[in-house]
Amino acid sequence: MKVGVFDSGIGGLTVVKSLLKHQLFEEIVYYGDTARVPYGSKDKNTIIRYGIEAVEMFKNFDLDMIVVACNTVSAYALNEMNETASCPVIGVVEAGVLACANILENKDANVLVLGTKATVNSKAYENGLTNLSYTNINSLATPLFVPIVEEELNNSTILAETMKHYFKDVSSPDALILGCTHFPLIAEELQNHFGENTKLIHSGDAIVEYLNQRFDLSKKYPEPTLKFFASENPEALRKIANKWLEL
Ligand code: DGN
Repeated sequence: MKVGVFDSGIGGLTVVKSLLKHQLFEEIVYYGDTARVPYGSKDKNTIIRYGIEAVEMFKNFDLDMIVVACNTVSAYALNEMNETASCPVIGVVEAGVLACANILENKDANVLVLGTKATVNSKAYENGLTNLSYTNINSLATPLFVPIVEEELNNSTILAETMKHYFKDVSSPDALILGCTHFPLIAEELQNHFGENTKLIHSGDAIVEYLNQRFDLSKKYPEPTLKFFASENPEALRKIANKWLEL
């Protein structure tokens, strides 16, 4: 099977990492809209337009499915992308909601969703969990974590101060949804902050679980073909891909 993975920029590589780890696909075509990132501060219609344009770009490849790694796009543009595409378009939000429900038996469990402003404003995670009868969901936009990850400032006072700033009034949740592509890269720091009782939901792991339940992905591909495209500076994206994915 061949998959296209779409993200607003480089962050979706965290989802590619999970797909590679589980050897699900024969070919992975990654497209990052690096010229127009960030999407998290854009409005709904713009995000939908960019999503549809990504589907058009993927039409050059004979794909079996498109995975939208970007939470912001998954929150707003999935229906429109599915209407345009000739293969299924699957987003990380539904997968994350189901992964969260899988680990939380108690419907009153405290869930915290972190994401971009657009993702939080969409209430996509909240609505998904409310539909499954969860009652105690809070969301927090934490966009500053994105440039911190991109600048590789994981082990810095900047990250520590930013966490203090965002989380000053936040108590440890039972589950923390990493509702942005970049946040798995600071998972350790978030886990340390909230403590070991908080369970972290990672979009990459969630989408692997979701795809395995819906498609026959039993055949394994230890050496898939990888193709990386970007709307700006594809060389920089390939360099980061080599580093993050240890290629
Ligand atoms: N990829 C975006 C997301 O997961 O929401 C984060 C980067 C951005 O566009 N702001």
